[in-house]
Amino acid sequence: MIRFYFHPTPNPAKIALFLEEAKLPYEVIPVDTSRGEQHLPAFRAINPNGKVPAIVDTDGPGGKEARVFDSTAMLLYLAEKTGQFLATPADRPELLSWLLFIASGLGPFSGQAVHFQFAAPEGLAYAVNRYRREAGRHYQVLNDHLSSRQFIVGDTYTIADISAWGWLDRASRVLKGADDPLSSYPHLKRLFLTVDHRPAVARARVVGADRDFKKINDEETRRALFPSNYPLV
Ligand SMILES: N[C@@H](CCC(=O)N[C@@H](CS)C(=O)NCC(=O)O)C(=O)O
Repeated sequence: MIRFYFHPTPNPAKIALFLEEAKLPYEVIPVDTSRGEQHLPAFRAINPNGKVPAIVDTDGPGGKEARVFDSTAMLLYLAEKTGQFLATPADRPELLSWLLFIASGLGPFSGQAVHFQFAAPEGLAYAVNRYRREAGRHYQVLNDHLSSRQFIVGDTYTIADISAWGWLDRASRVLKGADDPLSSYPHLKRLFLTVDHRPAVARARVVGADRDFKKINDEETRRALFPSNYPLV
């Protein structure tokens, strides 16, 4: 059994999609980051970085319980555990390269673009421009790579595609104001739609929908999500 520490945000969405694709049994454990539950000691014992997603696999290596935090580590762990959505050994260098490109580039720049357009004080044009443009540049790199291929790595759907889907699904927030945010990146848009039409995506989208996650963005939420904006306690 996998315990899946979840909040309805892009990085946990990748893991929801993997779990649904692989049909692994799992239990959703809500972590309401808007209420600050990511900072509770019990959760920090699972992810010392205080962010979702995280998993605890009660049947980890050697039959022992294992925690895994950080969505890319979790995708690799689960793909290796199940032997699913993992590229061939020959494609391993490509898989690692693109997974880390998404983990360290496309994802964080997208996240910062969303932050500066939706959460930061208005008027920070330099930051908005930098993060929108960097997110767009990463889109372009992936778009060019996909111009002659169906999936990111090898000939089949892998965890690299699952990882990209999590953030591409938020393109309308990353490129706020664009009617069709991926229209300038046709190969990337094709990949996104290919993944998005998979039956497992519909199931992944309702993970946690029955839980009462806080939706109000008040002072408690801002302190929980952006503690670096406040004095050290
Ligand atoms: N590198 C981490 C990033 C995780 C992350 O930023 N998670 C966000 C949700 S998508 C989060 O927990 N935000 C709440 C917070 O930062 O307090 C991963 O890929 O799992």
